[in-house]
Amino acid sequence: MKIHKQMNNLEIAELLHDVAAAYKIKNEAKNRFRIIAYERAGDAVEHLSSEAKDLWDESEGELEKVAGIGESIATHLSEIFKTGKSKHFESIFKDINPAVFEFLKVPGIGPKNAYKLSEAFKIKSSKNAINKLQKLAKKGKIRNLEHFGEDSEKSILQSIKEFKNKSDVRMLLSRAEVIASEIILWLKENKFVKNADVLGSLRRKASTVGDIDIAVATNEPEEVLNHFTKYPNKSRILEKGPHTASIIIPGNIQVDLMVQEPESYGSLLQHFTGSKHHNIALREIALKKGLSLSEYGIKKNKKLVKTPTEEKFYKFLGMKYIPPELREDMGEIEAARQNKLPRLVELKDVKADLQIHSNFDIETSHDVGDNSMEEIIKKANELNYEYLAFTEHNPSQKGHNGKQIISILKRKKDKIDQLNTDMKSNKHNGVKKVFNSLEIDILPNGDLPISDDALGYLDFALVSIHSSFRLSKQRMTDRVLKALNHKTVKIFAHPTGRKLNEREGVELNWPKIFEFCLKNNKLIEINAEPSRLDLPDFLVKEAIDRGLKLTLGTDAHNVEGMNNMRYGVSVARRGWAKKGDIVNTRSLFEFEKLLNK
Ligand code: DGT
Ligand code: CA
Ligand code: CA
Ligand code: ZN
Repeated sequence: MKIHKQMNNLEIAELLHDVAAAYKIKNEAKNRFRIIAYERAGDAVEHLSSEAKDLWDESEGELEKVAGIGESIATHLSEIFKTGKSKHFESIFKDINPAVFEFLKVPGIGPKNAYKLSEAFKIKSSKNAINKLQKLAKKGKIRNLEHFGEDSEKSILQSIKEFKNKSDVRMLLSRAEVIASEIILWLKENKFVKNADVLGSLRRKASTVGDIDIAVATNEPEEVLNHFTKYPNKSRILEKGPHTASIIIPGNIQVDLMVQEPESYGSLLQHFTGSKHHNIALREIALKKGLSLSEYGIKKNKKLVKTPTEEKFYKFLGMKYIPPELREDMGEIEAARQNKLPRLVELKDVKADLQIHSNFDIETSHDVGDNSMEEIIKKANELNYEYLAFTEHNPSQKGHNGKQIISILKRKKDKIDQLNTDMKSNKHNGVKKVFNSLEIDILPNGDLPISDDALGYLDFALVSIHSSFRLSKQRMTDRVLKALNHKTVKIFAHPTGRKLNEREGVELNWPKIFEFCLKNNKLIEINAEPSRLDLPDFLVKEAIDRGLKLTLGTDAHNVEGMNNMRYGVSVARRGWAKKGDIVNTRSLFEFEKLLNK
């Protein structure tokens, strides 16, 4: 465990749990109350809604006010934030090998066993510790240790295997889609495959995907499973049974295949699309009706009712078909029973892309796009758009005074006016208008790097956070509201600033942001870039429930990037968005009316 000044909540929580474990190893009976205190504090920090460090920045006393953190733990944390060190914790960890804390990450290995294993095998460093332990277990070395037997060796091996599967980073939805579609193409080469579809989180279009699940309808399961395990791009076969098989493909990605006869295909799709919580809730309803559910069908009075389609499956349970994106147990089942499911927005409803970066030289300090405005308009025509917005990053503040910035923006406005004039005379164009916009940094204090005069050259502006991601919730909220307050600023772009697998989003008081936007006709973006997908789906739902309108933008830096709109649409659908909730499904005329409100 590395102790340092900028520890985030997850790191602190882990540290506090490690301290509790160290006390257990040393003398569990004597340290009983300390152990409880550290475990409680660890849980408390893990679930804090602001960073502990930010609280402490505001005032040293804030930490102690958190329920679960007592005075003495607050003092130790305070020392860490001040000096990057903790004498007290260091002395507790002194005679315990770092490998012990690595073992503790595996669920099922407790502190005392972790300690014994590290001592017995002389595994000291945390580096590779789990791999080393796994090898020893495979060689049957653990069963010979005192207090361990064959059973515990087996269960340790199983735990390590599960831990490794879970801790692998999850794939981006876009990557999983590419992999799955290649496998489905391969499956369809087999003549016994009647249907093949994705399942699981991939079918629900979750922003990240753990493993890939695929369903096949066939009357020849064995033929199909054999064909699947011969997939040319596999690393190895994990397992193969009568109805399922799993393979591993490069990148340590697991692909599960489930097959079923066509008469029961609806049940198979439904069962393995999940989510788990959706299925649990369905099962309860079924139980009340005296029915039981499985991937084979619905059991009624010991008779199996087969459902070839999901529509029939849901109908049998007395409800409307539920789109996979909604199957997260967020109220969709009740809505389906009352026939109140929303009609979700679709890709074909989208009439514009509202975040695109062209290669127009705006002298920004951020990244510039690869394609010209003309190339982008051509692509937008192919996508059947009616309008779009050019949203290059603002000119850099460094090296430009206010006058120079204005002259850059004037140059861009002239260019766009010219494009709009040309477009009027081109009847073949689907795109009728391009908007002159910018993606403007929100500076740490909420100011914008360009003046209100400069903003005057734009049709409307996006604002977004590109630096100082770790302010407290309050300061971050004030910062964003200040930026949104300019008349020309219409859209809050990639609002959380998250980068999937890389960076958590910022802390914001969402109800306050949403209320402000609602009152002041501001819009919030769903950024369709696959590593962002930001606003996240659950916040989309909250925003929509309050009546807020959203925009979709790909944040494309080249014409290929404009194809990512469908991922944004998936997020919108997972957030229960209807066509009317997304402003760029409106015609140009309606969109301009809304801008001028
Ligand atoms: P993932 O892979 O972590 O992104 O998430 P999912 O939702 O794809 O989960 P996965 O692959 O474990 O299972 C696929 C779906 O199958 C899951 O959403 C619920 C459903 N399911 C039905 N029976 C079971 C079961 O016995 N175990 C699990 N894990 N899932 C089941
Ligand atoms: Ca899965
Ligand atoms: Ca799976
Ligand atoms: Zn940006």
